Amino acid sequence: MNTSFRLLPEVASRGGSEIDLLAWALLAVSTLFSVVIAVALIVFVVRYYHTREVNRQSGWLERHHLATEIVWTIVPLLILLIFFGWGAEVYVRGHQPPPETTNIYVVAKQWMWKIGHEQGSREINQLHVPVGQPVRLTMISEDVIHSFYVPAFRNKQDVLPARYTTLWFQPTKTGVFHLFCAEYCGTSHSAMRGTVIVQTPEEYEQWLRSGEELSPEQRGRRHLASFGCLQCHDPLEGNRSGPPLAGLYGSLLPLASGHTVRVDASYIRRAIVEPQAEIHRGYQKMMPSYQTHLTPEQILEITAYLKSIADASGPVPGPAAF
Ligand code: HEC
Ligand SMILES: [Cu+2]
Repeated sequence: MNTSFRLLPEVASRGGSEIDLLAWALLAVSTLFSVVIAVALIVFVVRYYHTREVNRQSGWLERHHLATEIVWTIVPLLILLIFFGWGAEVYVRGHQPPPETTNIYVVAKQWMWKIGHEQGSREINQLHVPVGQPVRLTMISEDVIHSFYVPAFRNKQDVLPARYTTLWFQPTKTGVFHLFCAEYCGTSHSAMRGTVIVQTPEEYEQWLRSGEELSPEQRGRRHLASFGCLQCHDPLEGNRSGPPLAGLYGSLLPLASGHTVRVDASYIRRAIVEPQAEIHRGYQKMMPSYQTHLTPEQILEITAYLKSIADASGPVPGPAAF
């Protein structure tokens, strides 16, 4: 067992040490100024103690000293601007995932993390990921706001109800790391913990195979059948009262309001829970809301299916196959 004392958990993700450097630099500058101010405070308290014989009338305090004022305005401004630029650079770069990622779905609820892999495996309070490969999480909450936090990866992202948020990281070390909920979310918030298990790609593949069930895509295809979506939506053709769903994902959709939208996961989610909000031009306002019928996981699975039939050239495996 490793019992050596560490101020921070070891960095286990690409870019993690840049964030440490920034945090240490901020701490150093803040400490420097705190010390200077504290020392000045003590010096003045002692020097101007009420029983001391000192000249309290001297006039130099009242005079403006332009050079001093310029210096103590410009110097802190420059320091802050440096941190602003540096922080913004690290933030923006850190929030752009590479194009090819391992995609994993995360649903948070009081008080657990439910995780779904594209290949079908599901787990609770555990997240298996491969080392050295970028991983992208698409996250949503079933109830209140949670926050996905893996200190060793130096990143944290709020997980919101009714809206997707994403987070990506690239683990650099195999091992087991803490996962915390970092947003107070009720009585057992402190128990909303898990582990991130970083494995070699071979171990990860093996783990995925051992837990193989239906993939989210396949489950999504099933939901279309079991929730009656197919009464109105033929996946391929627009020969029913609802528009066809193949080729929908990623397309530009004309709305009755005159606007067009690019269909992404968030749009599909809105179309399912709040179908009246935006209407496909040329169709009737008749789709019921499924807000109370479908869980966030089921909506993610339907989205995964719609994504898989985004490129609708060639035969599409229809939901009827189940
Ligand atoms: C009563 C018929 C009906 C049922 C049942 C129905 N829909 Fe719809 N759906 C529509 C109609 C009509 C539209 C187009 C008008 C609009 O935008 O609301 C639509 C639009 C959509 C859209 C937006 C895409 C687009 O082209 O407008 C999605 C996504 C969608 N439905 C998914 C589903 C899913 C998933 C289910 C089942 C859980 C479902 N629908 C059940 C009638 C229906
Ligand atoms: Cu929480």
